[in-house]
Amino acid sequence: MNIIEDLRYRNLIYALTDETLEEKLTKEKVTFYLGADPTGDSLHVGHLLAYLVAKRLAAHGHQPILLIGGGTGLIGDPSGRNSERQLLTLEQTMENAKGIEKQVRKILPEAKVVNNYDWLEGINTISFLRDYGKYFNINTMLAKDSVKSRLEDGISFTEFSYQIIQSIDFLELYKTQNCTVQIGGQDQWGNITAGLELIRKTLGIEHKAYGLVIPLITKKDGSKFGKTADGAVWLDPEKTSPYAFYQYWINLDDDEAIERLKQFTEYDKAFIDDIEAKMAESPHLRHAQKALGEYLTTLVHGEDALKQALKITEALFKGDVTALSAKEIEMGFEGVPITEISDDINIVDGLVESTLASSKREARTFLKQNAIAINGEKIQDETTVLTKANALEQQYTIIKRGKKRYALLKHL
Ligand code: 383
Repeated sequence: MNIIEDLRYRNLIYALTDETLEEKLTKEKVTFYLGADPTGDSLHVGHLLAYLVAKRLAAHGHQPILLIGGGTGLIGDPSGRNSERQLLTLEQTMENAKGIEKQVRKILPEAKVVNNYDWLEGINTISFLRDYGKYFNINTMLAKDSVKSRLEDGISFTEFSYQIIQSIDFLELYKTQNCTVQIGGQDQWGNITAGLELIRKTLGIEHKAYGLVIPLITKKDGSKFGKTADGAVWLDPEKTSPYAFYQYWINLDDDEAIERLKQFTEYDKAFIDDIEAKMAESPHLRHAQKALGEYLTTLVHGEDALKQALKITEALFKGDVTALSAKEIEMGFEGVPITEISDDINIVDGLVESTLASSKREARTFLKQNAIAINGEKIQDETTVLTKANALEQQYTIIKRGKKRYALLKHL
């Protein structure tokens, strides 16, 4: 398979600005770029796909440039959004840019990284309007989805102008780096095509640049890809632990897992066909989900983090939590209520304090029914005392009620 056939097989091409890009990418080596705005301090799995497409192009010998939008981030892209953004301060934007740069360098270590603040910051008003604005037709600008969809509710001149500055970037990289291709998500179509036109209009018809956009991932059930009940799945391990990250992939449906395996991993068709066959035979073994979770957790967080995620997963599955470190307990039980206690506590009181029982009477009933486990061990004796000395790592007592209700006591 050539690169385009491979991308098509993986359902990674939504549109090309020109069909001849297919030939260009198979016969020549090009320089291409992908941009991200530092509107937050971390990327999430929704961003990851575009970076993985960049990685695929790079693996085929194309030269990647990863652009950090220090300048564009100060303006705010209206694409794919239905309301005006709150402006970020310069300090916040720069701080965010640092975090994002670290993440993208990890995914594509061989890429050149640039920040458009470097060239956008120095453009003055007169130059903006004469050297760039003159090439933009208001009707064309208004017709872009990002603007058209906002006309009724309103869009500021700032966000309206965004397409001009993203175009300036493409022109700049075309001129200085011979960068002829820009890639991005489907939402970036309007900005990318605006850039091609600016290149053609300022430099002449023989200057041809191209765009490739990746489809937005839509889920069958209408829910958002890359979101859990707790919000986005971030690449920053402080915001989404490697364990929670691994769990996101492990919990996908079978059909979705196979689709994502194509889109998010380097595994080839033969390997994926094989997994698909195994899934048909023994879906309960979750072959696709495991391959996906292992591949992506290693890519984003490294091998040790994957090992840890697997260890936590297994401990929770078996109910044997004694081997977990305090940090692993925090990851594995994120979202579970934690009650801090400063003294040893009787189990009945502990159940009430931890909110697993609504009264002492109910707590005693649970104990009699053999429904309570402490640190993985079933307990029926209502005189049991939960002590700091017996706590895991002298810090956490894990209480389980029934099959899946948990609470933690944190011994101070
Ligand atoms: C800025 C300057 C450029 C080229 C691109 C940009 C960023 C672009 C944008 N992209 C999104 C973002 O940063 O806003 N204007 O959150 C997302 N991307 C990628 C992909 C995606 C897009 O970072 O579809 C999802 O991740 O293109 O929404 O010169």
